[in-house]
Amino acid sequence: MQLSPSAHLDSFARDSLPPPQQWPQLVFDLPELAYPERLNCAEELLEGTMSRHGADRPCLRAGDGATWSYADLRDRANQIARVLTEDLGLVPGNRVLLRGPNNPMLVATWFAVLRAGGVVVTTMPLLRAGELRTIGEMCRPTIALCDARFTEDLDKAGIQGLAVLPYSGTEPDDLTAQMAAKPTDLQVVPTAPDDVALLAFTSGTTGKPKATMHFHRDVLAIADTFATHVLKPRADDVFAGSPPLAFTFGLGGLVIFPLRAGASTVLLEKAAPPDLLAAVAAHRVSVLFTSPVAYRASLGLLGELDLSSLRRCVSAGEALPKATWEAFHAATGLKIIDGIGSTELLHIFIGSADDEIRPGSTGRPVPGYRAQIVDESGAAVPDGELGRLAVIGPTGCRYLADDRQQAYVVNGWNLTGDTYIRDADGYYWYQARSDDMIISAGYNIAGPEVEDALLRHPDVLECGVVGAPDEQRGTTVVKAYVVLREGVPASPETVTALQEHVKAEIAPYKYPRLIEFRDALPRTNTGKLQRFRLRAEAETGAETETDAETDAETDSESAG
Ligand code: 3UK
Repeated sequence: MQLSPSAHLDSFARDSLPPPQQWPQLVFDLPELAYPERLNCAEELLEGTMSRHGADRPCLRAGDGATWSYADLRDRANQIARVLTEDLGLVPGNRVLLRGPNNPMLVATWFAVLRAGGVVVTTMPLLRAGELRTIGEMCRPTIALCDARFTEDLDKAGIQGLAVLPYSGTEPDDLTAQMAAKPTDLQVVPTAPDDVALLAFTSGTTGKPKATMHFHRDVLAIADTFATHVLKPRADDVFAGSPPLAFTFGLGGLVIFPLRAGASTVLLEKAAPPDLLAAVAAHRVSVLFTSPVAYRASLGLLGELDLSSLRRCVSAGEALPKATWEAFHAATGLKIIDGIGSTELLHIFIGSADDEIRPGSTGRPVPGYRAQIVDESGAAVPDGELGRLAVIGPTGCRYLADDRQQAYVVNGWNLTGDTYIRDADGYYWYQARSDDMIISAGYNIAGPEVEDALLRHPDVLECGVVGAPDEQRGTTVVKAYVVLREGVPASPETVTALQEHVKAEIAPYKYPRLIEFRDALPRTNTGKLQRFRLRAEAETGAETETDAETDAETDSESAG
């Protein structure tokens, strides 16, 4: 594998790539994936798009109504890039940590870092000092640009050699004040297509986080595959969504895809379902990116809202239950595009739109990607049989200096950790995370299938299904944790009603023998259900601490 000459003076990123023999196979099957020898994705997404669509089009829309044109974003990114290089000493290849809620300034800092040849490390505003410290140790940033409301945990993290510059604050040395004094022109650093552009952390549910490394060409490749061929955005589209830009689902859906298409994007600091739907109505949003749980929650909120501007809805992060797809379709007439993506592959690699959708299935591989279902030895299994999902495409897994590379990439294929079935028509049907398959009395039971059945009951708001040890029988039984609709009693009668309902929906041996009611379910900061916590609770019979509680304790310890 031959890499192009790097434009980085600080070679940390290239030096931290996995050894060549551990890389996934990369395929560039589509003509649009033949990128030039010098490529800066932040130039392509601004100057490139402006040359095709014009510079004065609306680009970023803040929740409060402020609108930035493409030219405004370019100018502000250039001013910030000048602060980075002229005042903070950034040299190409340095990592810059970004921290703040989704808003135009966060996007401007993202572009500034890339235009100056830096490597972006966007972090979730929810992360606390300990988590930020780990990220700092792993990717050794020299500069952090941080929303002035979120500096406390970053300061507390005490990352060595890090200069923290706040933005959107009131101090005289704030970035917002400093950038105003800078000219708006800039020599964009002519990076190599395979220079590292960003480090993205996996939302992994356990253990030390993993940093995935993505090139300038990867940023464009996700738009030139999933967006161009499945989403098919138009220049007059208005995008919006809930995922934070630190989650690559949000970065692609809310920045890369709209800007590659000349469209505009609404950036919301708060994007819980009520805020999100209000923004859809207020900004006439046409393309929406959010999670399966949010689509389900929005069903109860549609009421008076005018959502007639929506033409495309994308769901990812977790499986979209068929029940949710159907209920949303019945309520709105819209066909949600379910897509499976991962931080390792940067964005969605299986997903279908419009009449190609088969509700309950993730769809077919996105043009540019190839998938297969394999057994433990890596050999393809026949259609209709359970196996592990394996994928290759123009993007692929490269962990920063991490042995777990060899678990994700086997024989050149990316193994996502998901159990799937492919049908004879080439559609992929998600079963469960491979670790989450429940084996009960010799049967393979996929938790999400039981969840889908439960979600068809009108009293169920959310649920999570795991295997629980049954000591008396010496086996594992199916256990459901259920959040009930308001006003429904958590009674033995409700338990029986839900069990009977599941038995009528799917093969009766899959029904949850145990049901426990909860006010909420444990989720990661990207909104994924933490089944491992439910499993631990099912084993010990005790509720585990949520992340927030764990953090609060750590904080009070360090304060005391
Ligand atoms: C699961 C899904 C079923 C699956 C992501 C879109 O979720 C993203 O990245 P993560 O690294 O997690 C990857 C894992 O999440 N998953 C995601 N989407 C689906 N399972 N159906 C789906 N539609 O286990 C996968 O291996 O957090 C999603 C775009 C960018 C992303 N980073």
